[in-house]
Parts: sequence; C-alpha cells; structure tokens
Amino acid sequence: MRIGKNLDGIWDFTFSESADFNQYPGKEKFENALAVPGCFDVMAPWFGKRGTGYFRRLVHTGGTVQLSLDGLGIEGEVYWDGKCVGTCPYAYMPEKFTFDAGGSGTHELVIAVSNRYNNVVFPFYDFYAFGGIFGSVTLEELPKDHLEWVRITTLDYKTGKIALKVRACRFFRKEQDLTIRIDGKAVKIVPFSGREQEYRLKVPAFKLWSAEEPNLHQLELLLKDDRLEETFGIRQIEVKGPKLLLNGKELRLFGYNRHESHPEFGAATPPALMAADLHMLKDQGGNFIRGSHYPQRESFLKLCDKMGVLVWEETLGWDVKPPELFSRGFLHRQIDQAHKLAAVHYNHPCIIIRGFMNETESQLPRVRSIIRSVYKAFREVDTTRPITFASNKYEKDVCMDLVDLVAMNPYPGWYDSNWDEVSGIHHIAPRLKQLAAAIPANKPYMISEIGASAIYGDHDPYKARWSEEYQAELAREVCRAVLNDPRYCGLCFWHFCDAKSYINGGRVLGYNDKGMLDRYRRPKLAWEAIRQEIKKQQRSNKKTTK
Ligand code: ADA
Repeated sequence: MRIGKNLDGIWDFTFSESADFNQYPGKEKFENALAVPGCFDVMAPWFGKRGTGYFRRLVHTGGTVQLSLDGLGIEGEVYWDGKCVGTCPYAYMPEKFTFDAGGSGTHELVIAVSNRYNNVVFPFYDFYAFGGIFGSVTLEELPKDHLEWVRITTLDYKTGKIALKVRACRFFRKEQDLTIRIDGKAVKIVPFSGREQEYRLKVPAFKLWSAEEPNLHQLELLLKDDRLEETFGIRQIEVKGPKLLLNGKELRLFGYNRHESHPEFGAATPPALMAADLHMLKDQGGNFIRGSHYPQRESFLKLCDKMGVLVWEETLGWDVKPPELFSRGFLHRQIDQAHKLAAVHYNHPCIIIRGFMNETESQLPRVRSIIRSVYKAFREVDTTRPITFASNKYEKDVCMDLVDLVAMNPYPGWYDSNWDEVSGIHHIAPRLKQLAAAIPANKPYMISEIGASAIYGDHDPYKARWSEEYQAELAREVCRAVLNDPRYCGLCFWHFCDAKSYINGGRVLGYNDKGMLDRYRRPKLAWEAIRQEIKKQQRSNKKTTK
C-alpha cells in the first residue's frame, strides 16, 4: 500500500547570498525556521535579497518513495541524506522524484532554493521573481512495483465513455490483474502487462462536469500491492469553427488573469486565500481564470475542479525577445515545460486551455517554427484541449493560423493614448472592432488581457487616468463592447488583483496596479462596475432565451 505524508509545516532554514546553489550545505548551519510552503524574500531579514535559501527537515520513512514538490522558485535542488535526488529547473513547475530512501528510519531532506535570475526567469518579467517553496511538499512510500500515472480522457460526454492510459514503473512480463474502481465500486478487472496500457469503459451513473455543475468522479486502480487514486470530471472541450464548446454547448468565458502574489506570502499563497479569490470571482459572476503566467498549484486546480472555475494554464516564458528567443536552449526549455505541464495536470477537468509564451514576437515569420514546435509538444501528450498563446502583435501577428483559438492582449484606452490625452475611453469600442475584424473568422477569439492601472484609494472628479474612476469606466466600456458580442468566446481582464512587479521599472510602488482588487483583495470601483455589467448581460441573455 502507498503511505502518504504531507511534509508541510515548520522547517529549519538558512539563507546565503553567496553560497553556490548546486551544493549540499552540510548539516550544521540551519539557524532559522520558516514555513513550507513559504517565501523567504517577503520578510525580514531576507526581504528583497537574492541568493539561496536552504529548507531542511527530518522525515521518518524508508524504501521506495516519491517526493512531490508543487512548485518553487526560481530553481531548486533536492538533497536526501546529503545526496542530490532531483532538480527543479523551472519556477512554479510541479516535480516528482522517485528514489530509494534507504532503510526505515529518520532521514534528512534539504531543499535548496535559489531566487537568482536564470535563463527561465528574467529581471524584465512584469511580475516579481519570488524565492521560496510555493506549494506543498509530500512524500509517498510506494510498493516496489507501483503505478506511475493514469491519464483519464472523456471520449464521449453523452455516454460517459472514458479512456484510461495507465503506466507502471516497470515492464511486467507476466500478466497482472488490474482492478478499476469508480466511485468506490469495482467496474472492471483487466489484464495488465508491459509498461503502458489503455482501456476504455463507461462510467456507471455518470454526471457531467461543467462550470455550473462541477460533478467529479473518483477513480482507483489496484495493481498487486499498489493503489493509485485520481479525481476526474467527464467533460469535453471542443473548437467548432469560431465557437468554443463544452459538452456540446457554447462556452463564454469571463474572468481574470491572476498571479500567485500577496505582500506577505509572495507566490506561496495559502489555499484559504486561493479559495477566497475564487469565491470572489464566482460571486461577481465570473467563471474563468487565466493562470498568468506559469504553472498553477495543485490546491488551486483542485479548488477550480470543485468550484467549477475554468482555467487557462501556461508555461513560463514572458515576452522573451531575440537573441534569447532564437536560442536552442529557449526552445528546448519550452518544449520540456510543455511536456511536463501537459502530463502533470492532465486529469484536472477545470483546465480547458493550454497556453505558452505570453506575448512572443509573433509578428516575425521566424517565430512560426517555435510556435509550431511548442504546440506540437503539448499535443504529443494532450490531444483534448485547445492550445494557444496570448498575443500583443495584433494585426501584425503572423501565427494566428497555428493555434486553436486566437487570444489577444489589447490595451485600448491605456497604452494606446496620446501623451496628453485625459481620457482614452473613446478608443475602446472602435479599436476592439477593428482588431476583431483582423482575426481569422473560422477561429474562436478571446480577449486574454485588457485593463488599466488604478491606484487603490485614488479618486478623481474628472475620472483622470490612474484613478479608480477611470479604471471603472474603462472596465464598463470593455464589458459593453465584448460581453454581448458573439464574436468573442471570452473576456479576461488584466488583472484580478495588484501584484508585485519590478522594483524600479516604472511600476508605481513596485506593483502592477491594474488589479480590479488591490494587493490585499480590497475592491476598487471597477469591481462593482463589472459586476453590474455582468448582471445586465445575464438579464439580457435570459430575455433572449425566453
Ligand atoms: C502585458 C503582460 C502582462 C502585464 C501587462 C501590463 O500584456 O502580458 O503580464 O505586464 O501587459 O500590465 O502591461
């Protein structure tokens, strides 16, 4: 049997600005304590410092174990009894390491986390590069012959037919019985041999998963001494001409880009805060989050599965420019990230869009082959979800034909106004119309970012830029232009709440303050304005369907 241990809690900690990150720190020097998950550079004495944080704890275990890290940043190395057992090269990416933990007893686990910039996270990214362990650390004791993973795919939402792709840790020459249980009842016993097998079956008494009714099912697989458990939803996401369909019905997305960011927690936002964020979204009438701009935490995705929030999840690679963009290493890392991300979050019904490389140089013909390759990498693992990237090249974009859904990040009324223009609101409707006309008519199209800065608490009788009034007016105007127009399959504002960014890069107070909520989730005027617009739209939808 598997025995799972959640290792979150208070760990020993030490920090060094100078230490070489790729080396075991030795046992003696852990003079501090820190919570896991937790970021070190959001508090004294490490606030804003860059270097290596070492987290250490003892674990009682033995035999074959799998250690899961649900994201850290900027990069990490894992030491078990002083030996390196795994590396985490990509910020925010969940990683799993299976290894022999040695004899039953007490062992030392050290996770070294560097928050120095590397070739994945650059100082020009418009979000702060926090240092720490962002998600849970868990350990499972595994039987020697164990299952590695199962990928669950809905083949037909009308009949509840699913496919299970099952992978074991080793090649079984002799056939074994694999018992498939769903919602606590055995539905099939099938032969398992080799390393990977695929099965098809109908889920008895199935219920569909959707944003309105997020019904989930439980799968258990029993093979020899092992038992693997997964939660899944029966739902199909499809692209049909310019429409996005969920279980055959047209899907309209409304929501926000969201960073994992909070002044006190950094990127290690606790699940309670994630839940509160999602409840605010739903309460306003939203159904969608773009997880900008990196892999999401397991707890966040679990909440979205249960609460019926639809998610766009993407790889990290923000606005990367040549020569880095054209380096072989960059493409290699994007492909590797796409493979990992598509696999690790495969079973979450909430994820409906796969994304990569926010705002790349998609006006350049040379970028087409990069986009093709990353797209292909996602497809190799996941054939079920639409794949795209968010573009800011607008009419000049030469890559729109390569993705399943076109997503644009226009900022009319904000970045496009003249130096001395008091208000840019009048730009919004015409600009959005003009842009929509340039999108291939046979593809779904969404606004993946749009918004304006507003300093929380700043009010202005003339609705001047940077005031809450200006942002509210802009949001209202955008809702009116987009929500009722069937050309758009979605509207995703930039962004949910203010999030820490460059310290000296022109962001007021060091925050990207286009949040409709401030950094402590206090609503700006735009929040209520948007709620009213959504209500209006819902009322008019009801009238037209009557
Ligand atoms: C871009 C980018 C966001 C953010 C935004 C802004 O479109 O994708 O991460 O930087 O602009 O606030 O300017």
